[in-house]
Amino acid sequence: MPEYNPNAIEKKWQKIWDENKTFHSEIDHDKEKYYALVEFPYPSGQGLHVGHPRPYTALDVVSRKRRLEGYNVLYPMGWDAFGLPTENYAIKNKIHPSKVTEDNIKNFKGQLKSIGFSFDWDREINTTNPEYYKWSQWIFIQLYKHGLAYKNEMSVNWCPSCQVGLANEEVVDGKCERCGTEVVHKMKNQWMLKITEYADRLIDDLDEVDFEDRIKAQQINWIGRSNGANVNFNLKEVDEKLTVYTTRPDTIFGVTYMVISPEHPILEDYKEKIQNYQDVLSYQEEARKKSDFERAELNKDKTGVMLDGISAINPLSGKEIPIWVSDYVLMSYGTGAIMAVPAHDSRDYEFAKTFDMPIIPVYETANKEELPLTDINKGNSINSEFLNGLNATDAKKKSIEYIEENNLGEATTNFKLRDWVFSRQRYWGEPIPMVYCEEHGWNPVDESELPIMLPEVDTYEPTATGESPLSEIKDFVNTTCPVCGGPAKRETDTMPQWAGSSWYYLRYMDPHNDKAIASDQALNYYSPVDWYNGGMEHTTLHLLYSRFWHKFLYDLGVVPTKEPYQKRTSHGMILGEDHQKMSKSRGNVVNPDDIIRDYGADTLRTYEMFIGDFGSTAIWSDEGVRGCRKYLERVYNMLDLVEDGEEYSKDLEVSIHQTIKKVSEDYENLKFNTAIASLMSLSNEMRSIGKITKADFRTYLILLNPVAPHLTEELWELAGFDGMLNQTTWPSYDEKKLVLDEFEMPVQINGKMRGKVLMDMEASEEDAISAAKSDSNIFNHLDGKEIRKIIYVPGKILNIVVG
Ligand code: ANZ
Repeated sequence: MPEYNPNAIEKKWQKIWDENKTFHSEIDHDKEKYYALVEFPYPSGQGLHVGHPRPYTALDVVSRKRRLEGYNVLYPMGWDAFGLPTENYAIKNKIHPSKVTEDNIKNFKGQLKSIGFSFDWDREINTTNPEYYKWSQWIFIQLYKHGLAYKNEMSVNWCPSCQVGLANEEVVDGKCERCGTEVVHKMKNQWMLKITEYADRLIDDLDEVDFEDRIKAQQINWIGRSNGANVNFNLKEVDEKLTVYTTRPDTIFGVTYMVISPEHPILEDYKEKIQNYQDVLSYQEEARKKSDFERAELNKDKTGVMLDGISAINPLSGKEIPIWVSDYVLMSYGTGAIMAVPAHDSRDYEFAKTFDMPIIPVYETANKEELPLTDINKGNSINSEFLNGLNATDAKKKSIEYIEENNLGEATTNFKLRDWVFSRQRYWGEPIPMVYCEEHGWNPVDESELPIMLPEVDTYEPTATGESPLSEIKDFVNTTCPVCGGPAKRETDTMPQWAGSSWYYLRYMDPHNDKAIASDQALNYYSPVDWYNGGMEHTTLHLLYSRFWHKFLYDLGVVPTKEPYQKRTSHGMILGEDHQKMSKSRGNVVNPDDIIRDYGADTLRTYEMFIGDFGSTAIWSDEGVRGCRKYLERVYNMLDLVEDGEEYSKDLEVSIHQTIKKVSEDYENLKFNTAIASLMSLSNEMRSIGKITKADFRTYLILLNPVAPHLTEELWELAGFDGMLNQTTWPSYDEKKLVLDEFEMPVQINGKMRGKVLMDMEASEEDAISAAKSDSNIFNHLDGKEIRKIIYVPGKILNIVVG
């Protein structure tokens, strides 16, 4: 038998699958559909890294298994190709981004194909294709028409290096997610999407889907729903009230001062009254230099200015309290003003300690060291008049009632989630299909004009003014007003990279439709995505954005389900052998092409599935790769053990049924590593027995097929089995055959163990006794004695009492 030669085998089968369109899916109402989805890659210049195949192989395993179980599986792939890295590369190397994208896709596609994923390549999509982004623009227009897209002059996170506005989600630790530059604030007129309108539903509908708990928790925290009250504090010196947002109105008797954000408008409004207005101005100047992230940090030194000239009155206690300006209060949350309760809030406590402000506990504590007492489950209310004696939950309820009855404010829900900044001042994105006319303001272009094509240009560098490069292309900018036909100007900002990926899973259902996102028929058949796997880092960005767009499309009646994805799981990252994140500069990057060349795609796939718990971070190991290659070689050589026989070998039957059960369940539960371990151990057993039947081998190949599809197809053919492996059915196991039907029965004579004999689990008493007598030791102990009593428990023990 020839040696295992993965490269030849893999090319051969990839060609056959391609030519036969083995993994192509079409609407087929006689079959149940199964839609498996993985995040489509950004086709970067670096090509695929070994992180990509981990999730792709995982859902490939599920998809291949599902097909053998009779499902009509849709497992598609495409390109999320707009975005900054391509544009930056294009600028640097003076190549058009569309050319860069084309080359990168070609490279990526070749790499993905060489791993043998069962993608339906007929459904390949590319977000930068005008036939695709036509629909991204169409969705934007619908959002606009429904009041969910608006233009707003606002302070945005600005990356001075990329020269682009960033959404909060793209700012990590105060730095640009892409390039790591410190993000600053800049006022800009931007398109915004009202994701906040969907905030409640984005939380509540999580009850209806099967997402990993950690994913649900991250989304809930990100949306950050909190319940409390807006409470009005009158100012003493002027006829004005200052409204605060608090989640703890029950602590209002513990308020010892108020804090307003440096950007709060009353500062400007009452500057005449504020004696130390100069101090305020210089404090504002300082605050402007800090990111919201820095300002909100818990353990940073507290700074601030106490206003001299205006103060406030606590509406419940009637006490006069000072007002401070401090940057730990953000203008972008709640009302930009707070009532400070240092005894029960950590940041207020730090501030009060710094500036020597009074601290009044309003919940009883065992001792002073417990301050600030922030645990709302501890203690009962004190120093709080009509709230005294209540626990925090009851006190909160009662205080809100009181506030509402006395017109001092009202119950309020707040969200951390902000509206989505949807404008980018860059070239390589979808043009926003809006037109501005002096007379009629902003209007969407007529839908018949879609797509608004990205113009061909010579330079796509960001402009010094921070405007999009499109703003310098007169032919593009100058247009006519959709309302009056008079001269008008196009929007020159483009969409963020998140646009195309917010609805791509819908396009796969009907990728070539030029009348709609997808036909109703396709949407009804394939929706929802049954299983979506992707990175944890996309939980608060892409996953939330796409759920928002989907819900909006659901409200329009475009899509049939409330949620896009029924199930969502996440994989762990693969680190380099040095336990560090793989990166070019560290020199620890493993290129999948090398692994395929040296060991084969099946080895790469097996190793990526065997590397460790799927949900956790894993460390790459070349040693581990070699181990997987050895295992596949042994499987290849098992062909020599095959003898005729259409039944499982007696000696292997139980193990085979156990393995079918284990592997079937493990693949579903993302426990690929233990599934492979059990297949390894079954192969050891087979080899130690030295021969296997065709039935044994056939089942073995099917179970391993989802992980190592090329090798198993080849062996299927070499063994002369019918048709191709991908046309067969997934094996089932027999519950009764999961345990051995023979066992070693202990035999006792007069209470003493005298030996063990191999027995059928359900043997009769007569058979049990004659089997016992066939053991010479037991025979000797019985010899010549009268049997007085027999106690036989089938499957357990035989007791003989002799006289
Ligand atoms: C009084 C109080 C007493 C508060 C107490 C908390 C504990 P979440 O849960 O995040 O919504 N706050 C309100 N607006 C703020 C802003 N713009 N910048 C910084 N802090 C702000 O938190 C709401 C709480 O954060 C509010 O409740 C307020 O402080 C503070 F024992 O009011 B609390």
